[in-house]
Amino acid sequence: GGGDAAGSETAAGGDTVTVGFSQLGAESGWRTANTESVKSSLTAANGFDLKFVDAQQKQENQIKALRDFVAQDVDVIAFSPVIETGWDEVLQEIKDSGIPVVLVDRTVDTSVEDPYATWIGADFEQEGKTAGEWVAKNAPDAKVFELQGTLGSGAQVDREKGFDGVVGKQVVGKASGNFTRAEGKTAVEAALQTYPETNLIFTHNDDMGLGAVEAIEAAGKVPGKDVKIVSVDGVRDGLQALVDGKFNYVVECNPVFGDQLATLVADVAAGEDVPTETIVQDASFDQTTTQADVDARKY
Ligand code: GYE
Repeated sequence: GGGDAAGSETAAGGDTVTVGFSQLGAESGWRTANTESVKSSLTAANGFDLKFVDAQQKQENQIKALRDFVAQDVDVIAFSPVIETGWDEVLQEIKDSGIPVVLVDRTVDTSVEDPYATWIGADFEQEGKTAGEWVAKNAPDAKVFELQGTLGSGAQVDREKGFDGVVGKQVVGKASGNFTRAEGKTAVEAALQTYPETNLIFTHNDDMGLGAVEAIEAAGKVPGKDVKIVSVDGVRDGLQALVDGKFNYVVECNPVFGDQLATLVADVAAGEDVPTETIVQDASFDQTTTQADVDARKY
């Protein structure tokens, strides 16, 4: 353990790198695509022995998985933290074990010094800012309800900061839908009662936006017209909603970075220098998106 990468030989002749990966859950299309990408890159053929554990959006499950990885003396621990805080104790334990950490996707807020070797993920604050700039330009008088992701998660905190920094004064109400379609629907059902003036929803991911579509239609309104929807992620269902005129704008968050992660994990295991952070590149989509774009989408 501790990054010495001692293990069996791979087909390619190198040492197998044992990596414990704690995924936070399977709450969204983004997460499913991310998990598939990670699993298809950290393969035995590529020199990895991947121990993958899904925490079902529960921090205590993640902490347990991380402790198990320490007990198993894996070569590298990778994890995507469900929320930012509450990791001090377990991160210190991992640090004391000497096993290097690769932080994936979401961020941590910890008092532990140098808690990880490297982080790979998207610029969530920029995503929120890009969404806010679309609203400022295309719907400057809109009354906005903000459908937040899991409260306290890096993706929620930073998307909100970026968006509110541009059009915060247009936000009439906020509630969390925990990044799932079902909870997004429930939150918007309530919001349409509490904030009937709402005519634009900024949702922190596509799945909650698709739940919002159901709630808006059930209330007898037209999504994309009576209530515009601005979203983040760009999964196929989200882009389909753009083509169907139900979403108005989608800021991409790219989940397909398994190959980049594999390279980082191998380099960290080999004790090589790695960049402190790798920012995954994002695009954005409006209603000029075509059915062909949707059909070509891989996730
Ligand atoms: O946007 C959302 C998922 O952390 C970037 O988590 C990720 C977010 C993503 O549930 O769909």
